Amino acid sequence: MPKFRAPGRVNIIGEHTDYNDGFVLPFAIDKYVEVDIQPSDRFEFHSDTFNETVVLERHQKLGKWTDYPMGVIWAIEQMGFKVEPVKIHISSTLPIGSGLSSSAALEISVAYGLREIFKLPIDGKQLVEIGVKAEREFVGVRCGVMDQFTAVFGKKDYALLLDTMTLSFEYVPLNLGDYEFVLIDTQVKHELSSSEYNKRRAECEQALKVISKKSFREVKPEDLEILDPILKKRAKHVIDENARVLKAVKALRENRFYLLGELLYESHTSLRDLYEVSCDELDFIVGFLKGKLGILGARMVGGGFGGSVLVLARKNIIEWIFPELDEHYFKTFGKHPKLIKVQSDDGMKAL
Ligand code: GAF
Repeated sequence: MPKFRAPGRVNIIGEHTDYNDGFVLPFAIDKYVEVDIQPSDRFEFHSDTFNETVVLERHQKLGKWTDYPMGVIWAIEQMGFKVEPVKIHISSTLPIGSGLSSSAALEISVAYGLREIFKLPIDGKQLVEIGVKAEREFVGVRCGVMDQFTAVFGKKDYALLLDTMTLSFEYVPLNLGDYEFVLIDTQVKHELSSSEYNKRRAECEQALKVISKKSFREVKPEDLEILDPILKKRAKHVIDENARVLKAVKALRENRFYLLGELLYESHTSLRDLYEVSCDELDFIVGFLKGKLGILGARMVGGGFGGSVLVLARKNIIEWIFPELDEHYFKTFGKHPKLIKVQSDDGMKAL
């Protein structure tokens, strides 16, 4: 049976910069969306996660999970190729809504599988383009390129320093010595996440328009003075976060993990106060961890408004701290957070 998988991702730093010509530093993880694709006489999709089978017309939009695989088919056809009817069985070890990019993993596993089955002459960067187009124009979230890029080009033991302006990238070794990255899932995903996401993107576009610049890469701090307070905050986040990514790469290369941790905290503060995409649950976890022995840094990861906190910690220390966090979090929010341990892994793969 032809099976294909694509991984989720953790973004070390560089949040909300990937649709702003910025830098990002994600790595692919050992949690995946897996698809089994068979030629068929109709479009039939099954999701184990939603325990549902749906038969659709070509390009039919339903406003639910089926829009991701159908969006990919639509995007491939927009590129001028024909996709014959297929039956797709989808399973996943990647939690949905945890900020680990299950949508891009689904898009890329389907795009990759269809490429292989129909022998389409599409390269890795075009697979990224297909996933992004499906999500932006079919699903309706105007995402950047980071998640799809990582799902295609991720590499075990490396993070990917991606310049989203040129789409050039380099692999940065993920040697964390006595430290590790772990995730704490808030177990919440607030409703407004996709509408606010699109709003932030529009605000960034508006900021550039007001200061008459094509890209944040050309913007100097003094250019921001003419912006209204909200647009100024958004732009400042993008500019500072970009600089943090480059500092983080240097810190990682020089094994300066305390510095890397500080950059994670700074990124969180900026996402909370300037970009305003955090939420009480994320802030609670970051605040709780800050200053604890063995914790070097923490920040929200992904689009925000829920999902997970990425923590840089001394190896295995989180298991000691988590029960107390769990207790306090439960008292405050009436639900339990979830500890998720991940390793870096390769991008898409045929199984
Ligand atoms: C989501 C998007 F899909 C990414 O493109 C990126 O913008 C991220 O939010 C925020 O950095 O995962």
